[in-house]
Amino acid sequence: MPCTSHIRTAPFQRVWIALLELETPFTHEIIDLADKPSEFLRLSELASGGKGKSTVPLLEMGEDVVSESLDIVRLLGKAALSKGPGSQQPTLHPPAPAARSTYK
Ligand SMILES: N[C@@H](CCC(=O)N[C@@H](CS)C(=O)NCC(=O)O)C(=O)O
Repeated sequence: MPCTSHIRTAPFQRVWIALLELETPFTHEIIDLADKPSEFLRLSELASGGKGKSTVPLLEMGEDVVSESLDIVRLLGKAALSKGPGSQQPTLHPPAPAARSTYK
């Protein structure tokens, strides 16, 4: 089914959609981008490898702290795949390895 939109999707919405599609339990914290909390700045520093970048979305998942919405979606997709074939876990990627190799 074609889905067309003229409204640009915000980066956090990309992550939000992936979390919902994967049925991943999560908590959501809204921050003030004009007055970023120190804990957010600390995590952003970790996520950006010290590059001083502090944008949302930012995901904490276990030991991983990731910013950049596409990187977050990739991580969520891989985490879902790692639950293994045959699990009832929804995935973002085709289940067959050959199809996955060309999937973006
Ligand atoms: N390429 C990034 C863009 C993230 C981004 O620009 N987020 C904006 C909000 S939509 C932000 O955090 N702006 C605050 C800032 O740059 O200080 C991604 O896809 O995650």
